[in-house]
Amino acid sequence: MEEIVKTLPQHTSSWSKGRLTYCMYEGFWMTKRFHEGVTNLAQQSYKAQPNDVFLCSSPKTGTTWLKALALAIVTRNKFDESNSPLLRTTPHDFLRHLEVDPKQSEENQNSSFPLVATHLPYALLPKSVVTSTCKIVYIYRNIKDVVASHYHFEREKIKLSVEDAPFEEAFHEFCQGISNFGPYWDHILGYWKASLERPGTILFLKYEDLKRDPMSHVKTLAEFIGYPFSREEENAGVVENIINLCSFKNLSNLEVNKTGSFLALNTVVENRTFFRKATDGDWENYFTDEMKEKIDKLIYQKMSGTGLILT
Ligand code: PAP
Repeated sequence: MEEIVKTLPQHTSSWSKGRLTYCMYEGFWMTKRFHEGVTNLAQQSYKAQPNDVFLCSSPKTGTTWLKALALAIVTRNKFDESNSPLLRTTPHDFLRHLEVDPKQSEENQNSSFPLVATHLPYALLPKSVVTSTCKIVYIYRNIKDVVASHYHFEREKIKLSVEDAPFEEAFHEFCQGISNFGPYWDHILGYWKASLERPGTILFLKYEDLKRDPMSHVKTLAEFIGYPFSREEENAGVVENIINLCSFKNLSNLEVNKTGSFLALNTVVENRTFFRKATDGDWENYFTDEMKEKIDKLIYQKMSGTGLILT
């Protein structure tokens, strides 16, 4: 593995004091840790089943929230807000990423929650996923908040303070396409183009829309993945209960998410790092006017004509 990594284009973040290195694999940047998982996976022949539901995302776009919602939806006949596994296990531990733990994803296929989560770009999904009829849900988010969220997440992982990790450098790096599973716009466009080619198999959800109107989007999500709410359930407040269970306020205040951790790709990951602020527009606390102008221009170039809005 070390030998393969050496042959790939590499980039060490200038703001990271040498602690964060990415390598490029098949057109996408990823941290070395993820690269190992991705290539391990490429060697395995993951067999997608028609009733698998893939939860796909670029990092920091709402993955934790989507995992929690999908889990609560598909397991609602077994668990409710009083006994949900989400009260004891962080969504990322309960539902590991395919590239992090392919074995768990395969086990889930035969369980009552055939959910698979991944940060893989569309072009790197196992072939069987792309050729099967399984459903894909893709969550995405305003690029400026993703830049801020990505910076804080990576900074915390390498244990640098804001003072020691200049945001401006992290911003310019992100605009060059260098972020985990970046370029962010290419990640989105891969799924977007596939959704146009394969209508009905890929649902696009925008983080901000989910926040603005969780009721209608959670119903759409449930319907799309094949677990629609009945009229009785709606009248009994089941949708509201799921929204409340999975809300940032609820999940981030659970003991497991405040103090717990789990092991992924031989690294201890603290659950609290997935729950920061969850506010829209936090980027305004970090961007200068020049940064805003630069990213608006960049996104206009990358997205124009696609029908997607990332600002
Ligand atoms: P990941 O890709 O590392 O799994 P992901 O869950 O996609 O991260 O994104 C984390 C963001 O979602 C954080 O945003 P912030 O940095 O701007 O605060 C996190 O706070 C937010 N988040 C986590 N859980 C929820 C939730 N239940 N509802 C809304 N936002 C959430």
